[in-house]
Amino acid sequence: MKHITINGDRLWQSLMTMAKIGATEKGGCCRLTLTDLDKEARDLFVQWCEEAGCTVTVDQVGNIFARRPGRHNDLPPIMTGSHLDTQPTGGKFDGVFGVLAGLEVLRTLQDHNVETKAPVEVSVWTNEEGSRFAPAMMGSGVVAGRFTLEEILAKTDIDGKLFGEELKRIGYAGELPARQRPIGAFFEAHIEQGPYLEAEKKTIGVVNKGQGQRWYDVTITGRESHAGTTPMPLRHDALAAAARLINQVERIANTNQPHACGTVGFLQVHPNSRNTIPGQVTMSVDLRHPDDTILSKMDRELKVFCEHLPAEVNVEVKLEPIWYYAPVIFSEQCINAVREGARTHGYSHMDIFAGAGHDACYIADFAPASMIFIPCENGISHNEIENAEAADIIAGCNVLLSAMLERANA
Ligand code: HGY
Ligand code: MN
Ligand code: MN
Repeated sequence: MKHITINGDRLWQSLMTMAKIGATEKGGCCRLTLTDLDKEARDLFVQWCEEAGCTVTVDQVGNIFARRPGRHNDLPPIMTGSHLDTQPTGGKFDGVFGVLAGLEVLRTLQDHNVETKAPVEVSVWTNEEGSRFAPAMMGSGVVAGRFTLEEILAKTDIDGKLFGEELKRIGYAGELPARQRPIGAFFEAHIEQGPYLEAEKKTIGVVNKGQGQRWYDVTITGRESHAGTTPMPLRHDALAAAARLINQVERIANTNQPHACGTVGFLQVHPNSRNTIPGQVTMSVDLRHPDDTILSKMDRELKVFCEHLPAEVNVEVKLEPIWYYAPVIFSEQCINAVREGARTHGYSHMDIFAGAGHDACYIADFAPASMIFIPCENGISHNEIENAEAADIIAGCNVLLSAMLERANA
């Protein structure tokens, strides 16, 4: 079949229209999961999919599936998709590119009256970001069986709002059982969110692996007291202890190079008053590495440090592991379909591993999966200035179309 290509203007327009939902002053998007803005984005996606002739279903954890029938609808679908929720300082492309590239594939198949052998589906996965409700990748995690539906529905955000209540409130507590089902192949198109494709001047990242992650909640308890009358040796300063822990997280990452990452992104101080010694700090720790043995070593180094910290700073430290998944190896068959797609269109490409978590990492538990990366400007993401070139957006979507057609007609 002549290589059909997607309609780049239409895809770009859809991205810019979607970007208006939760648009921020600095040109990014703040569309936290299960908020009214998330609902608005979901409703728009569903409307677009129905206009493209798809039937749409929603599962018990709010994942959305838009289905385009093929010749043999008893075959497992060839699926693509990503997420519509963003970080608080999110951009226009993280997650959304993968969702709307999938929609563009559907629209292109319609335009050309292409009938695939297997059905094709585009999916939106709930709470990929894990910002408002931790951990991340909840929608795909429940379907994969990494989390139970009950534990996820019971999660609360910083204001004590329940995940399950918020899901109902926005009208996306669906009927479809949120559990594994046969998927012929899953492809997720995504911006790289790192600097390597741009540095190597490559258009397409053929993603062969997703690095592993470990997330922790830490509570450090000292004792509030007066900033002016409490001698230094008598203090129980929770924030001074947290500062040491933050330095240690950085040290653990820097001493496990290459590739190790260590981040403290969330921190709350109580009572947060300039002339009271902080009595309590709650904070997050995020450790990552593409090699599980090293990720375990980093975990041990963190635990040992937290065991010794109380003696040094006279506080209590509670380190609570809340999430872990090992590095994910993607499917050769899907990796080859992506590489073939890049070659067919003559796009420069290179193998790369995913530094961020993605829903494809959990779908890979039960279906052949891989990802397609495109560069983003200066590798910046989770930032309102996140940017991608239209030419790369089009290239990524053309490769997605080719890879899906290859699998859908295999
Ligand atoms: O944290 C991550 O890797 C993803 O952006 N949720
Ligand atoms: Mn993402
Ligand atoms: Mn993200």
